[in-house]
Amino acid sequence: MSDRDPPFRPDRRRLLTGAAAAGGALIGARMAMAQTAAGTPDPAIVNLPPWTRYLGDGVDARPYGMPSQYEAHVVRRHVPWLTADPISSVNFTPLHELDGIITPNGLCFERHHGGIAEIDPAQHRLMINGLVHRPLVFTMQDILRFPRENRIYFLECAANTGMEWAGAQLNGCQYTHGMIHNVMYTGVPLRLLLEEAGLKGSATWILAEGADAAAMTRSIPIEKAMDDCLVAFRMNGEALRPEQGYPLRLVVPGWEGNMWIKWLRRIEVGDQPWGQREETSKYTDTLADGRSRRHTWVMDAKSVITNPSPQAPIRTGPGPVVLTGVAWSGRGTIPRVDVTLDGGINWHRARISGPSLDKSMHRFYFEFDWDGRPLLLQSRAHDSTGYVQPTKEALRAIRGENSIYHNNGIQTWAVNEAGEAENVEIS
Ligand SMILES: Nc1nc2c(c(=O)[nH]1)N[C@H]1C(S)=C(S)[C@@H](COP(=O)(O)O)O[C@H]1N2
Ligand SMILES: [Mo]
Repeated sequence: MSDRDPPFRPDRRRLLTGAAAAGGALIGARMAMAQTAAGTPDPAIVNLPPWTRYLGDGVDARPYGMPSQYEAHVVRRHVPWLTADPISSVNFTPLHELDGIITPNGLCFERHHGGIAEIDPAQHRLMINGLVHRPLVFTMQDILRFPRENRIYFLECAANTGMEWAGAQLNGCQYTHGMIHNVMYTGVPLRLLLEEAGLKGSATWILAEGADAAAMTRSIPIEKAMDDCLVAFRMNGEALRPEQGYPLRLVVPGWEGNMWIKWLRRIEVGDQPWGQREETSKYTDTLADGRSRRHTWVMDAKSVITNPSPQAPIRTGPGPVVLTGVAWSGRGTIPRVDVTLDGGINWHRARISGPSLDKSMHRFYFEFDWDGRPLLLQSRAHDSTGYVQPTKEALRAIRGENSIYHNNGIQTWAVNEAGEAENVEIS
């Protein structure tokens, strides 16, 4: 659903015209004539549009295809006042402009601490050192000779929704929830590379390091490294984009995005966590009493309604509305999403459509007839462990208000009579 969709009133005549246009040129022509006889003709039906009067571009005019010019508003966006400089900053996935479960590569949010490294793959190396029997250095060609796997995972920054801890702040799901993307990765299981190097008995942790100017580093327990981590080189079939870590990135399924080291150049094997910046002063959660939780790696179940939402109001007036949104959990799948239109008085079961995969985004829908009165929209995800997404109130009762990270509380959008939506908090 885009904000360029034509206004659509589901009265009988427009519905028939739409169906006829989709059904075939002959019937379409007859419908248009019938409409002309009845009253105002629809110029989009009776006039020959310009694009039927000249030949279009041939093949190869666009060797790497781009979206239609009419989709130019569908872009990643950042919030200038959030960070001092775009080099160490974040932008946000336009969730309200997407459907299904896959995030197109060009719309995956970006989070860099030292800008985008532009790496020549022929010059790139991945080193494994530390507590291994054979320290190794892999070229990209070496990586491509290991068995590879294809898996779809969400990546969520632990700071996603972090600006909302103190109350409703940013007006749009792109900004409140857009530090997430969901991509099919092709990569080599990290386990295979570690086995090639041969872990020593004392190996209990790895340190993953990036080749960007920030040289980001994170400690990861060996159990996770040997379980489902991938050293990925493709996203949605094509090579990783430079923004996402070309030519190699670590995929750490279900765990906070910060651990998914981009431009991966080194893995050190050790016997204790390193206590790097990103796991001490950052990515720890300070509680009300001043103590901090650390090693809070897993992203808990969360959901958000993407349409309607502040950037995607109801523009069609009362009548049929397709409510949709996304849900995910770092602990498994999402068997159920509930939706309320009245701030939690009545809950309805949403319909999940599309693949339900482990640690991947799920798409839900709830179709309803809007009577034109104000709405308080919320969604609530249940994951396959039985965990239910908490209210923000319940979350604050446990976590206090000093946190930045891991805010998975239920989001509310207030919709007014005009169909405009606003970020509010009611529970
Ligand atoms: N080398 C390196 N890896 C990195 C980062 C970085 O700045 N440098 N940022 C991390 C953070 S905080 C997040 S949330 C994710 C963002 O991944 P994305 O840019 O593909 O959305 O990458 C992580 N990996
Ligand atoms: Mo992050």
